[in-house]
Amino acid sequence: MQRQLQDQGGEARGAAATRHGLAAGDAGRPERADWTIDQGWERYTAEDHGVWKTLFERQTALLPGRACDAYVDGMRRLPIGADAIPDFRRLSDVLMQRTGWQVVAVPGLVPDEVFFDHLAHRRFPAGHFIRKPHELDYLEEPDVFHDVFGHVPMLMNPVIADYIQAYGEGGLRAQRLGYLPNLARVYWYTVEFGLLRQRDGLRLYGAGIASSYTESVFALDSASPNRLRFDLERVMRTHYRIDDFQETYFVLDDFDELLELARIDFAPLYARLQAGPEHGPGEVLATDTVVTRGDGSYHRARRADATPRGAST
Ligand code: HBI
Ligand code: FE
Repeated sequence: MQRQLQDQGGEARGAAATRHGLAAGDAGRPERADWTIDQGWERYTAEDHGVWKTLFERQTALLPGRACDAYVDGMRRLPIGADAIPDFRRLSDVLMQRTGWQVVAVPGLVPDEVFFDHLAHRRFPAGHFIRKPHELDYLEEPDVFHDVFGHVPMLMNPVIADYIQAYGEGGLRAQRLGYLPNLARVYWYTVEFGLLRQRDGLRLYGAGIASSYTESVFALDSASPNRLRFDLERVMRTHYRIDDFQETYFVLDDFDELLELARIDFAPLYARLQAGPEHGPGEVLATDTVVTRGDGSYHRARRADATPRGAST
């Protein structure tokens, strides 16, 4: 799901990133039909562990007061630390005890139906590779830092654990019915980029935010993005940005709101979606409950940057 190209510039812009998994074509396809591979923990180099440590330390310094309690609590109970890339077997032992989930290694992005089937069976597919030192803020495909640091702590929460399984089951159905893009938006705006209103203030729980140095500040502190109350159908109608910070974040009051996804009858919902409008990533509707209305300054500046300045060269 994670296909961000953040902070691209400098070295990262020119350097061709190594492709993994689905993006690598036939070379990325493993032998097993479920696309799992061995993590190969022994094969990580000192440089790999060093990248993990750099990322781990700078994110860990940022997250107090930003990550929600469930994330902090999940992280505290897991064998995840600064010094080494975590071993998926040890993560799975702890997760299995608590919520019945496992972490399985995959080479990178896997086909949608393979991804959903894993989630439906409470297996979280995690990229086994780690980004290179010159790509610290450059993430085209989910690597072990995004997947383990971002996603795995939330899988320790029983409600999130059930929700992500329900998403996997819903994904298989949505694919059959032709509504996968609508359902994928729900995953994007919750599991990847969700915010939670805690008693003591707005907090992040989305893995795309939790694992991003720049977006974990932008999502909570910037005046630019909209922060709107989460509504399932509204989110299903809303496009998202894959190449930059989100223009809008959706805010939950309680994780229990997500369980709606497990209860809904998809057929009538999808029929309604077909009839109604679609919304751009930055739109605020009269029917929205606004937590904060963004001033849009960040994306306006980016668009101005991208405007051609004439053929004077
Ligand atoms: N594969 N490894 C991996 N991780 C993802 O988040 C992922 C994927 N394949 C498909 C996918 N996400 C999404 O496009 C679906 O949620 C729609
Ligand atoms: Fe992700």
